[in-house]
Amino acid sequence: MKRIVTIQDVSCFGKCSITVALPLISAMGIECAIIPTSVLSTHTGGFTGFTFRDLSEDIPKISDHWKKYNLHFDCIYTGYLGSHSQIDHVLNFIKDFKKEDTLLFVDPAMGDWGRLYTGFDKDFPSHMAKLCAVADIVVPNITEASFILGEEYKTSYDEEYVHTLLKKLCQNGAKRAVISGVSYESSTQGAVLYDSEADEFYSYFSEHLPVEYHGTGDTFASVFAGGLTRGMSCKDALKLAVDFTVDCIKQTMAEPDDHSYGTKFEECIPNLISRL
Ligand code: PXL
Repeated sequence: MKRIVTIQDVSCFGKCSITVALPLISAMGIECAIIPTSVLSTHTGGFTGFTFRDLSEDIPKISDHWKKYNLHFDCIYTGYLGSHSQIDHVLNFIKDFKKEDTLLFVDPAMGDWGRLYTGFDKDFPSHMAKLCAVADIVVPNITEASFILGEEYKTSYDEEYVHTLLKKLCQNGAKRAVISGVSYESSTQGAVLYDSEADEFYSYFSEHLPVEYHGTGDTFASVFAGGLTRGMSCKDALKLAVDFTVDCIKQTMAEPDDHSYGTKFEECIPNLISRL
C-alpha cells in the first residue's frame, strides 16, 4: 500500500486542506499520514474572526519521533502553510524524509483572484518559492505562480503567458510545474503542465462553471497527488484531478443551498473510485 504524508493546516469548518486531502487520498486506496501545521476554527476565506493556533513547534517534534520508526513516504504533499517558520520546518522535514523514491508534491496554497489570502505578508511568496524550488512537482494557480515569480498577475492572458510562468517555475528548481484554474476562453477551464526534463507541455480543459467554491484547489491537488502516487502517468492523473474537481463543483451547484465555503466532494467519492 502506498503512503502519503500531507503537511497543511486543519480548518475545523470549511472543507479545505486536511479535511479534503485526508478523505480523498484514503478513498484512493492510499494511506494518508498528516502533519497539521496549524488549527483554525474556519478557513480564512469568507469568514471573519477565525482562531489560528500555530503548531510550528510540533513539526520538528513529530519528525524526530517518526525518525525513530524509520517511516517511509511515497509522497510528501505540502499545502497551505501559515508562516515563514512553518516553511523552514517543512524544508527540514524534507531533508530527513525525502528518499529517492519519494515524490515531493508542493501546492503553494496562498492566494487566488490576484490576492494573497488574509494573514500572509508580501514577503511570504518569496519564502514559499524556496519550497517550490526543491519540488518534483509544483501546482500553483495563476495568482500563486505570479506571486512566486514576482510576475504581473493577469486576469486575461494567452497560452504564451501561462507557458512562460510554467518554464520560470521550473527554472526556479521544480522538475515539473502545473498551473490550475487556467481559462483561455470563458467556456473552458483546466490545467497546464510543463515537464522540464522532457521539455513538453500538456493541457487538459473541461467546462468553466460560473461559480467559486473554496477548497477546489485542495481537491485538485489531493487527487492529482493521489493519482501520481498510485503510479498513474502525469497526464492521466491531471485529467482525473480536473474531471473530479469539475464533478464536485457541479454536484455543489445542483443543490441551491449556500455552500460556497466548500464543495460537496463527499457525494462524488464513488465516481472517483470508479475511475481508478
Ligand atoms: O484552500 C486553501 C486554504 C487552506 N487553508 C486555509 C485557507 C485556505 C484558503 O482560503 O484559508 C486556512
